[in-house]
Amino acid sequence: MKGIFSALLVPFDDQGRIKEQGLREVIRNNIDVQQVDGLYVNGSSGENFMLTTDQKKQIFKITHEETNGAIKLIAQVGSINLDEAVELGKYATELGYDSLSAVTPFYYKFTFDEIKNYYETIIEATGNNMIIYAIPALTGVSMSLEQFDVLFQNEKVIGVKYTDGNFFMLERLRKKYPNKLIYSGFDEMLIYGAVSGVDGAIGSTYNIHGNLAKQIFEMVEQGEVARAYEVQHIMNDIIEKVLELGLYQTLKEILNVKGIDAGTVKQPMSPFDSGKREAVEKLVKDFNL
Ligand code: SI3
Repeated sequence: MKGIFSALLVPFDDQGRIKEQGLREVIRNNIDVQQVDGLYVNGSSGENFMLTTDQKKQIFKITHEETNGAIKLIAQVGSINLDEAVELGKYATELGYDSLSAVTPFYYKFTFDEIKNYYETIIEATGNNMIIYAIPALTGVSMSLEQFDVLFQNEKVIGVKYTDGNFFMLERLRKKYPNKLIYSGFDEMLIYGAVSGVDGAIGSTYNIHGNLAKQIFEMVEQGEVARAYEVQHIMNDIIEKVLELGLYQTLKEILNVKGIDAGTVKQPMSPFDSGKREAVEKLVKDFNL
């Protein structure tokens, strides 16, 4: 379960339907070209929170089929509808996903006891392992070290996808929990996570340059931090441009330019602005994506 995981992008048509063949192409690109170690399925990058339960199941199924055991699979099943989270957790577990993950419940100001109960309910109903998905900038849920302590007491909670820039907390977690899996969540900060000793990283941009992320990770493991930093500079030149042009729209457009049918995003997100197509073509050419 260690290494670089792409947070899987999901191609949609302009009616918001999943493009099955396109999804298979995006998965194959991740396996064959980016050579990532695994996929994080139905996360933020999969536009999960705008999908129906049936669409989420369809994505779990297609991904499981297409990967066919070649790489590890983590199923993000978190939802503030706990019944849905349990249903999806059972579904992904029956398919054979290596672990579940669930975003901390958001929107309402849930107490920590309620958050703990949410994780315990999914774990008890599915029997599968759980990776906490902590992304305070989007959920507003910022857990303390003491609260991580409580959740980590459950041996089925095997780790955390840590999408935060609080490297003091990351260092504390790493020291205290050498045996839990910690995944770095911000691609533009991968090197800092790697130097902090994370076990892996999960991110959206690895769909287009997972190979660079793997280099950073391996160089840091070999103690070649200065070289890794050079690669992070290249990765961040790409990410900066992607963020400027629109995150998921541009990642998909890059794949489209390369001939992989990544479709479009789901409403209410706006589709890629075709006036920016040339900038994307230049990005693909300049960075040999
Ligand atoms: O699917 C997912 O849950 C993610 O991709 C989470 C991941 O941390 C990404 N965060 C978001 C909100 O998309 C990052 O990979 C992010 O896209 C990247 O660092 C660019 O900012």
